Amino acid sequence: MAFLLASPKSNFQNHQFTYLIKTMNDKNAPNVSGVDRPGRRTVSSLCGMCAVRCPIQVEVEDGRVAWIQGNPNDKTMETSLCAKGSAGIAFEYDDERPQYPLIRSGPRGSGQWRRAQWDEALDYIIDKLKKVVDKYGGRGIALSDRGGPFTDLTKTFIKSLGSPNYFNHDCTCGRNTHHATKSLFGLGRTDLGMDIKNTKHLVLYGRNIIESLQVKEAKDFISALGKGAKCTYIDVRATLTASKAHRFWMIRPNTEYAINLAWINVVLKENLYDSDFVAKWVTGLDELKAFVHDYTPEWAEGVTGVPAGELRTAIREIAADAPQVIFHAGWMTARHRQSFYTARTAHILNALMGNIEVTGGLIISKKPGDYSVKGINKLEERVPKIDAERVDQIGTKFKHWDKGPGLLHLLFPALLSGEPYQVGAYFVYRHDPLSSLPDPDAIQKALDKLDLLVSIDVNYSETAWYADVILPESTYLERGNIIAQKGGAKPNLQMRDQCIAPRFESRPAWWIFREILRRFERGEYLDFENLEEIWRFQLEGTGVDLNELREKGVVSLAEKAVKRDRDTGLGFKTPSGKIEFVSQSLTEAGLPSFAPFYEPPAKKPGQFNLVFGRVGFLAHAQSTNNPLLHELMPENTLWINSAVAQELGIGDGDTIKVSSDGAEAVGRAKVTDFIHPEAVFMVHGFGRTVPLQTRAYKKGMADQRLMKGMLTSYDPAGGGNTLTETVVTVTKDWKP
Ligand SMILES: Nc1nc2c(c(=O)[nH]1)N[C@H]1C(S)=C(S)[C@@H](COP(=O)(O)OP(=O)(O)OC[C@H]3O[C@@H](n4cnc5c(=O)[nH]c(N)nc54)[C@H](O)[C@@H]3O)O[C@H]1N2
Ligand SMILES: Nc1nc2c(c(=O)[nH]1)N[C@H]1C(S)=C(S)[C@@H](COP(=O)(O)OP(=O)(O)OC[C@H]3O[C@@H](n4cnc5c(=O)[nH]c(N)nc54)[C@H](O)[C@@H]3O)O[C@H]1N2
Ligand code: SF4
Ligand SMILES: [Mo]
Repeated sequence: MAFLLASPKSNFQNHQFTYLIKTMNDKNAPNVSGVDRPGRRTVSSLCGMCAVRCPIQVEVEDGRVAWIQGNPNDKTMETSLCAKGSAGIAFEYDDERPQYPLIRSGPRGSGQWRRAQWDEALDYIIDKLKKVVDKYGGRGIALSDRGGPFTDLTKTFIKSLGSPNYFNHDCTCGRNTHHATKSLFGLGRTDLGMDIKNTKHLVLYGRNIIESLQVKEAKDFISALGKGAKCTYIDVRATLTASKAHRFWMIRPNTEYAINLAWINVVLKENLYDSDFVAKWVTGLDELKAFVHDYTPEWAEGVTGVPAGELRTAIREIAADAPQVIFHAGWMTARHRQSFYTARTAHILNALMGNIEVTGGLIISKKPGDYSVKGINKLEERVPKIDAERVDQIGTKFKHWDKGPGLLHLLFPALLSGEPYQVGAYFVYRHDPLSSLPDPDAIQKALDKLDLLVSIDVNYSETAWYADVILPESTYLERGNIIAQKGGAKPNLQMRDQCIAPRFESRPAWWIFREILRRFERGEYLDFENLEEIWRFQLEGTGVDLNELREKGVVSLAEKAVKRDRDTGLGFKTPSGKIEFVSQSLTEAGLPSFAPFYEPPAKKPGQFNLVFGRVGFLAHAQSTNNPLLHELMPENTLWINSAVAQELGIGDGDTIKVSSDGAEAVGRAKVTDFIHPEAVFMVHGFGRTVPLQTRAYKKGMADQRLMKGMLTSYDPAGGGNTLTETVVTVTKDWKP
């Protein structure tokens, strides 16, 4: 059966959303035992509506999901859930998602597909994969996913195929902060947790903590404010978080690094730092002093627009509350060529004030070993080590970056040039690079070099639509995952358990990867008959009971949280064992430990930095087609400063055209005082191009399409893409 998707309305009325749809259980689906039994039951699991994966409890009635709430076995979570999590039921009972494997029957991206049985789709993949490996070897395969606690499976899969090329999404997310944290502490971004609940002052640089949220963190933040904590919030626009902060600065785009430099200058000049802590744990203080000497608050005022007096008052006030203070080094911070040094200086401020391993400050994440208990067994360790060079050359050419998930944006130039070698097959799992990396046109040109592109998704993502094969994964409510182990003050194990049988012919990831490996004659690395066998392998020797974990959903590996000794045992993983203001690894890579401020180039009138972000009820590009969430925000708008809009003749609600280097988007203006005159803003995730997503199809503007040329533009020290350096022109789109 071949079909061409021309008009979404005429061809796909049968894809209308309805709760009354009859479930079509697939008899061959590998279900967790007991999942089909009738009656009412409660399943402890993990939400899948965004990548935070909060603990949830799901009420199932006669095989249907009746209710979802937070899992009260997790004390902070209680029964809370965000709007996206609650819309999980709408997602589950929506038919506008892939229901069976699809094999492309026309040119890439044409929307011509034929329905396939699983056997046929897997055999098709194996046939292509064998040809790729014959031509380029095992290293000619790549995989990218969405990171997180289940990646032991994807890493096992790609390694079993003989490839070092595991990637995740992080080049457009937390990589700059991650690398900055490594350069100072030798620890990764998430190895330094934040005790937000007990903090006295939280400094946020565009970290929109109650809209770009994790339920537990948002609750901790609100609870801290309730106890009198203060918040300084720095952004180019007023977000909901700005409305909760007691101090808000609307700064010029891409300049917050200047604030940190000025603050460090004041802290050092006025001795506002913890000299005992610094003497014990820090190297490079003198070099830092010399470097920040001229970066005064008066200088920073000229760059950021924040008055020097306010900068001084703020840092004195913050220092008075130290060490119960957190400078949030960012998840993303902004995304420009100085993001790495912004994150680095935020952490330098944390180190100067001694906010490390203290209540209300940063807490070093503990591993099971810190509590003398055994963590879960890793599947990946069953696979022999791969010695081949990564295609992004991290670990060889780029030694200062973490090999782990590499930098995905470097894959695309390598596809085009064949340097350092050719990759011919690319698996994209729970990831949508054509939405989440800049300049999809440039990415598509690179993807055209592939012999095989496979997308494993629960939605028709932009990337799935461009793939050769779409393999539908069962939704997070229809499948179990491998057990997740999470670090933190107390490490714990978390269970995503299957709640209901799959409604369509989808399969869980562990099954998909195992089947490909079996057919590729590498089955020995994932030779489990069912998911329960994997769980038992993971838990062996940990002393954790599988039934207890399934019942509770979350089991802590430690009784009581302990802190490391701040005098003797902080255990930083740098070469010196200290917090390296002057970093040995950066020096070896030829990068400065302290980088001079780079003044963002001036823009012409009518030009703006395009910045982007989230709203609390949407997750990236994956929920704009959700039947309920779509109602809350059918399309995005372009935030533009009132005074500037007036000069351009643009009124609130007017149709505008946003253009950048040949790319254009048409939408509506939101004229507001709450954004800096040099920036315009839009919520990410709109402007979808897949006709099968009838609600989101062609609604609103896609920020990533306007980011022309940004695929190859990245922070040279941190590696992350410089998305907020995109400059766009805005004009009123006159309609006669
Ligand atoms: N222009 C621009 N670019 C951005 C951002 C931005 O705001 N603007 N944000 C950046 C950030 S911070 C991030 S983290 C990335 C996120 O980038 P992505 O990870 O690509 O984004 P998501 O939309 O979260 O999810 C990707 C895909 O996973 C699929 N998916 C969801 N759940 C499941 C599941 O259970 N199984 C499977 N197999 N698939 C599933 C979704 O349907 C979606 O197609 O984007 C980054 N890039
Ligand atoms: N509801 C919801 N919550 C989420 C997600 C989601 O998709 N939806 N995704 C999760 C993920 S993957 C991530 S990474 C986090 C991201 O969490 P945040 O980092 O808080 O992410 P954003 O919403 O992208 O917020 C970016 C903010 O930075 C501001 N900004 C832009 N340019 C500049 C600048 O130059 N300087 C400063 N100081 N600010 C600037 C923007 O105006 C915007 O308000 O959110 C997580 N939580
Ligand atoms: S933040 Fe919301 S959508 Fe994301 S995992 Fe938690 S409850 Fe689900
Ligand atoms: Mo992210």
